[in-house]
Amino acid sequence: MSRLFLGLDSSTQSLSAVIIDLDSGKVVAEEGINFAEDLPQYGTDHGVLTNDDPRVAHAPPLMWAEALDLLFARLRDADAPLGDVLAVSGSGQQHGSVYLNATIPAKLENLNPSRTLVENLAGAFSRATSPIWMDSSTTEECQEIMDAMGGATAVAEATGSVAFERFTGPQIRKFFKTDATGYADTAHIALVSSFMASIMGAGLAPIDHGDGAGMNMMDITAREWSDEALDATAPGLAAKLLGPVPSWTITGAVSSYFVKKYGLSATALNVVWSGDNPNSLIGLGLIEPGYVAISLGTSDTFFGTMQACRVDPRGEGHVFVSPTGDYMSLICFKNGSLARERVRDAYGLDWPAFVAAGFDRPVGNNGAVLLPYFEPEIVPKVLEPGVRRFDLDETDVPDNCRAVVEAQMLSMRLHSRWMQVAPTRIYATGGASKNPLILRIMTDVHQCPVYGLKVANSAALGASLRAAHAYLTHTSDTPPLWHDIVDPFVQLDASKVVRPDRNTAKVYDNLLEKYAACEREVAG
Ligand code: XUL
Repeated sequence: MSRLFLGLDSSTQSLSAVIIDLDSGKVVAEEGINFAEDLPQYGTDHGVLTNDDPRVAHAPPLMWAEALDLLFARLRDADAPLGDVLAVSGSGQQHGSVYLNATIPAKLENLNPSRTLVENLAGAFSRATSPIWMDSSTTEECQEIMDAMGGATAVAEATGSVAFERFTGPQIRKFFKTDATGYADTAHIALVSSFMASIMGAGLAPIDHGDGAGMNMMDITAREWSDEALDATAPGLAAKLLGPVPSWTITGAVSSYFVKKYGLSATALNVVWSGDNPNSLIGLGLIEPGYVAISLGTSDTFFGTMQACRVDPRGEGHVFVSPTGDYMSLICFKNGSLARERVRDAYGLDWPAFVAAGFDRPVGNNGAVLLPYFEPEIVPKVLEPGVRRFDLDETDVPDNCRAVVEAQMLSMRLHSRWMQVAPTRIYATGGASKNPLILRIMTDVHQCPVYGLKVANSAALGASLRAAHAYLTHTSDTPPLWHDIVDPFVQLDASKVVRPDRNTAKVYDNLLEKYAACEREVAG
C-alpha cells in the first residue's frame, strides 16, 4: 500500500501540483496551470495585472480560485490517483494578501460542486485585487510603521525583517489609508497561502508561522501576532486575522467540494499552507543548519536553515520560520543572472566562451573587483544603478568575466555573515547552476562543497512533503523524522559534487576585505 500526498504551489505565474508516493520516494503525478496562457480572460501579464504605476503589482484572487478548478479537472482527467491521497498542503507566493468580507465563512462551508469556485466565491471580496510581492508602492507606509515602532532595527528585531514595501503589513496599511470603507468591510485578511488553504478545507484556514513571518506583523520569537506591529499597521487588525499556527497544523478534512467533484477521499486531511520559500526549503532538503541553497535565477537568492533566531542588523536579509519549526534566512540579490548576462553580452560571448574566459584568469583575479549594479541592487542597497570597477580595465574580457562571478559570491559570503552559520553544504539550483565557472568560484569563496541540484518545482514538492509530515505527526505515536520523509526525494549525485580547493581560502579571505571596502565606497 503506498501512501500518497498532494502538494500544490500557487506562484506568481502558475498553479502546479505534485502527488508523491512516500513509500517509493517518487513523484507519481504532476500538472500545472499557467495563468496568462490558460486563463487569458483575467488579462494578466504573466499572472500580474498591468498598472500605470510601475510600482503597483496586483493579481485577481478569483483567477487563483479558477486555476484550482482547472488544475483538479486536469488531474482527474489524467487519472491521477486523487482518491488515494491521504493529505493535501500547499505553497503560496509570499506576502500577497486577499481581502474578504463577512460572507466568506458561509460561502466556504457551502461550496456547491455543481457550480465553479468562481461562482461559489463571487461577492466574497472586499477588495477586488490582491497586492502581491512584486508591489513596491508602500515606501511611505513602511516609514510610518518603522516610526511608530521605534525605527528599522526595532521592526527587524520584533518581526524578523525591517519594513519592506512588498510585506503584507505595509500593504494592509496602504489599503486602510486609501480605502477606509473597503478596509471596514474587510472581515478577514488572508495571505495567498491561507486563502487557498481555506478553499481546500471548507473554512477559514489560519496563516502558518512560515508565511506569517513575511508580514512585518508577527513576533518572530514568540510566533504570535505582535500587538505593537498590528497597532502600527491598521486599527482593528487582530480581529481580521487567523493564526499564526505551526506549519504542520491540520484544519480538518478537505472540502466535500473536491471530494464530490474531483474524487478526493472524504477522509483526506487539509494541512495549512505556507509560503513558497519555506516550502522550497523542505523541497530542497534544507533541514539541517548549515545546509544552504543558492538559487541562481534572474535574481540570486541565498537561503538556509538556522536553529537560533538571528536578525540581520543591517536589515538586508529576512528571517522566516522554517516548516520544521527552526528558523530560515533569505537574502535576495537582484543582479544575479541579469548581471552575468550583461557582462557576457557586452563582450559578445556565449556561455562556453564566458566560462573559458573566466577560467583563464587566476583565483582572485589579481585583486580586480567589479560591482555589478546593472539594476538598482537590494543587497547591498544601491538605488542608483551603475557598474563600478576597481583595478579592472573594462576592455579586458577574461578579467571582467571572472570578476562579476567572484563579486557575486563574495557578496553572498559577506552579507550572510549575520546568520552566524558557516555553510557545510551548498545546493546550487536554478538555470545557472550548470555553469562550471560559477560552481568553482562558489565552492572556493565559501570553502564549502557545492551540489548541483535538479529539483523541478521545489515548492510544490516541499508542500507534499509537509503534508506527509503533518499526516504522520497526526496519525502515529512517534513523531516522524524529517530526514526519513525528505531524503528519498532529494537525491544528491555524489559524483557531481564540486569540492573547494583549500589553497584558495587565503586568497578569498583577502579579496573579501578588499571587496567589502569597495562596496562601502559605493553603497555607503
Ligand atoms: C520573498 C519574495 C519572493 C516571493 C516569490 O520574500 O518576495 O520570493 O515569495 O513568490
